[in-house]
Amino acid sequence: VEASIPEPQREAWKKFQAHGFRDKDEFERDTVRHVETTLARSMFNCDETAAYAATSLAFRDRLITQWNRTQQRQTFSDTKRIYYLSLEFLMGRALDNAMLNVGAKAIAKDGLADLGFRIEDIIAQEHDAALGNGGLGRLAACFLDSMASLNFPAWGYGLRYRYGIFKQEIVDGYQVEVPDYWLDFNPWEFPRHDIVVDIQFYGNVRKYQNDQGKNVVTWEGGEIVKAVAYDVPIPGFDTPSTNNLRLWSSKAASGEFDFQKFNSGDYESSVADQQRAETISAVLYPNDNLERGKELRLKQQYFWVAASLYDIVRRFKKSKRAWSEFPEQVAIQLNDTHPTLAIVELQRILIDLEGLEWDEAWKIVTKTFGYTNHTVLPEALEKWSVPLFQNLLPRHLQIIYEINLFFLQLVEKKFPKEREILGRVSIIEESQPKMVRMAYLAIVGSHKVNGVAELHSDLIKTTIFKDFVRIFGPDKFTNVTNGITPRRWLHQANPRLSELIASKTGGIGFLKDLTLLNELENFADDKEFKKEWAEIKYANKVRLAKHIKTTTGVTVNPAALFDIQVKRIHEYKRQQMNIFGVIHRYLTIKNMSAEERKKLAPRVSIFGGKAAPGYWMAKTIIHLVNSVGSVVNNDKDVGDLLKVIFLEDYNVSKAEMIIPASDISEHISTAGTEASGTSNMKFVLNGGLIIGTCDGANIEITREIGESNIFLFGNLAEDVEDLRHAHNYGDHSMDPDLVKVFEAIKSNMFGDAGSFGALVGAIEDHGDYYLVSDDFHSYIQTQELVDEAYKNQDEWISKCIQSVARMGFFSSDRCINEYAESIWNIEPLQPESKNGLPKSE
Ligand code: GL9
Repeated sequence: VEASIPEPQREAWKKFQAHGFRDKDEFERDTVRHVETTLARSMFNCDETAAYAATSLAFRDRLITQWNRTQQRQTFSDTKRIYYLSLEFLMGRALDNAMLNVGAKAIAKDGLADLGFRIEDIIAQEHDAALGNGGLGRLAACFLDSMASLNFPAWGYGLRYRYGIFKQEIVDGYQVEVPDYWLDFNPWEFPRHDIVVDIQFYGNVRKYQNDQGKNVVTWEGGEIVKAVAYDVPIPGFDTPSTNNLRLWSSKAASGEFDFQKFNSGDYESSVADQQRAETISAVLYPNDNLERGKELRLKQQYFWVAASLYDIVRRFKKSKRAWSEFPEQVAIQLNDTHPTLAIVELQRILIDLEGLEWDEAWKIVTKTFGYTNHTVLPEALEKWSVPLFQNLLPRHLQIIYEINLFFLQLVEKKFPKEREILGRVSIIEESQPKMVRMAYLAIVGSHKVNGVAELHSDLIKTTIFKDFVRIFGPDKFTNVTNGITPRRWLHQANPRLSELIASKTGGIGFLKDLTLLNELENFADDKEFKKEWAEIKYANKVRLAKHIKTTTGVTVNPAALFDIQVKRIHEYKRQQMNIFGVIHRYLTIKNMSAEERKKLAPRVSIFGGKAAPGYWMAKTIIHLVNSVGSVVNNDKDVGDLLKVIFLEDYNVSKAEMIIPASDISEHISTAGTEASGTSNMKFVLNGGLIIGTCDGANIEITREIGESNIFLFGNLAEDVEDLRHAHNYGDHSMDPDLVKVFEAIKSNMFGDAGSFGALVGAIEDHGDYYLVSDDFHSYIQTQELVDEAYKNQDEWISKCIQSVARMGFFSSDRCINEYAESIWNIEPLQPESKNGLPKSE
């Protein structure tokens, strides 16, 4: 407050406060000024990189002004805030998004043209911010966009990794990982060197009575690492509200280096200390749906959680309210169990540092937190070894034991006759060594637990968290089906389709209320509209075909059916079933007469996605796809009838190009394994149909768009357990078509069969855990239905239009409104005006 400018001087400030671009002159002036001053270049050495930098800085200036105003308004109005804690934010590129969200892309396009650049080339200069693995991280990014667009006072908290998810290169058909150093030049972050938090690790706990005879606990010694804040502005769409994503970077506490060590000649070890500290935020763990229990990962989690809570608590304390009001001011959402330590840390702050009684503190804690579960796969559920915990966070382990004690007492009281339940639900698993079960801790410490699609939310209630539903009652458990932001995934990725939709739905309002897409139902049979629709799809396919040509050298026919499966490579997602299906198709074509071949719909099978570096089976799948591709794509017999493509380095910006080009996309996980999936929503929203299992959000997509607009196949989740059981007891008769596929592989048709032995063996000999053989027949049959349906282009396009018309439910805006109402209990904070912003496009 003391830093506030006195009233008489504020006029001078207001005169020069920045606003949105009034016109292209203003944009050009700012951009040229950044080239000439910030970048110290001129028109004689301004390449595309420099033009990107200057354009971004010009937009950044606008965002940060709006950011400041939004923050001031939130502070003055003193309303509740949401804090979204996520170890991953898969943001992708920021410039295009910023241009569209502040409604100045047309101005920038004209302005850049005046300055001698094409806007597409400038946008393409940006390096993706890839601080995430897949769906979970991208969901967090979509949520940030929605929270800002809906004017919710919300902060994201994460880690500022120096290396995001690795870059994938394909060398001789194998995945090779290359580090993703993305911070060379990042105009979208603001270092806050004044916001630094000391984070403690290791050390000892001391309990004693103070002078007043009160029991106190202190955590002493160990080591200190500094957390430095970096802020990323998050602009809302068509609103001046600009929220904040705060990312923490680790730094040695002793500053540059330890002077004592330096002076005593121990220069190397002083530098080593510094590097050790910086290691904490150095790299994103590249696993998807897998936890490996490494100490550095736990360090990352505590570092990030402790810094974020310090920040949140400090902000609350400025309001001078009573602690009991904390949950009325603060809602913290835990994106998976990764930030579960926040529950323990808040309890520690309240009892050890603020002197509250246990019960009073615990009431505040549990009212504050909500926990989102994103998977039922057992290998993904986080567990930390007690000895490791004891060493790194001794005080937190004590608090966890205490939480567990009170919790188990409650359970015992409720179910006095059931001794076994205590061991089952205990936060501490009595294994060798003992383990802390993070999901159980998250449930016990939160007031709401949600899954991310209906089936998934039902499954967590009936399987992994069954006991907890009995203990806490069913109301603690709820569903919030995932969503996607239509701004990035339609307006930005598919501008022509967005424009066409706007022309029929009364403008761009549908981007803020996606249910307005409903209007399109009236055009599902409109000849002229369908023609334009088909032209746009074709143009998007031409664009992808060009990308395929330049990156793989393979020529594909844009008129062929584009069949796409892009997502992390994982056995449960069953890319192996897809490629076996492709082999089946190849064998079928080879056996056909020329007459029969003529009747076939040409198809391009496109794969993309990263395998975790240590996931050998996933890497084998990539290798098989590439090996099949090199045989099929060079087979003169086959020609355009079948092409097999693996797209290197799938990421957010590539998704923006790939998704609008699909005719059919594959979401074919073993039923019950994919919690939601979100790319299924993106593909349908962009006018592609999907082939999928009854899993995750596919089920709700079917309900919305209608059964006749989706190609569903395969066993149901409720039958999976029995099928697996049958396999393990010898009843595993292999599907005959799949047997033929395996024979082809074993005949070395796609290179040395030995390299694919494990993949085939997992199905033939090791129980076929993901039920590939059980679903193969219905998969192949359904693909034949796809072939048939695609031949009738007229009907196909009608299906696509009708589907898009019914996708309104899957906006992440709907999703955020549900969280706000049923979990966060928070209202939006309307901005004062669209101050200085031009009307959006
Ligand atoms: C995931 C699920 O596997 C997806 O089905 C779901 O759509 C997303 C978002 O809720 O969450 N859970 C999970 O661990 N990942 C998911 O994508 N994996 C990562 O991205 C790390």
